[in-house]
Amino acid sequence: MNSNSALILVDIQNDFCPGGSLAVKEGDRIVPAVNELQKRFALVVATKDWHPAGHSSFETLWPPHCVQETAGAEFVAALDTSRVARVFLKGTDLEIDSYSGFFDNEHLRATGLGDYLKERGVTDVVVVGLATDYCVKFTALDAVMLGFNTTVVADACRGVEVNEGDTRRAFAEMAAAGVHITESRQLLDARASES
Ligand code: VGL
Ligand code: ZN
Repeated sequence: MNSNSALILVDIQNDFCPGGSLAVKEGDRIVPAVNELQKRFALVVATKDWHPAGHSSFETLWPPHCVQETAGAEFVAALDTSRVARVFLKGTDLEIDSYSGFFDNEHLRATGLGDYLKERGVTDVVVVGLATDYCVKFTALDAVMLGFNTTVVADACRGVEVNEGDTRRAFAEMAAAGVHITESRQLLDARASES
């Protein structure tokens, strides 16, 4: 890892944590590791799932979640947001969902995250957040596609597991695409020995 790396916090929002409308089991448990990791990065950015009321995904796949300007769409209170340089909103189109922090699911529109990172000379990205088997996975896969050296920190993510094994399969799929999978302890130790 080097100074050209950025940490991407994916959808660490109330609705994806216990008590939220699309709760990810133990979703809140990632926050201490995420806060610790943030201290080691000169650049931290975040995404928010940010749906208009009546979003098309609420009629098919998901219960209503992360509706714009609601408490469920806010970052988890325990998350340190003081280091977040910029927040990228996704899922704002009524008809097209967006799992990746970079593009909508049809790759029609970019959120601006890719250009933002490239303009700042970022070559390496580290991805953490919720949920491993949806937004973390698609963010990491798009990061690889955009040419970033991409790492996902396994213990700083949790999966929603619509089907049992989805999280495990997501890690396998990411690894096969060239994503490095690591643990926060390993990354913190590596970055401590560099500085
Ligand atoms: C997500 C399902 C629907 C996520 C967002 O952040 O992983 N999953 N919307
Ligand atoms: Zn969503």
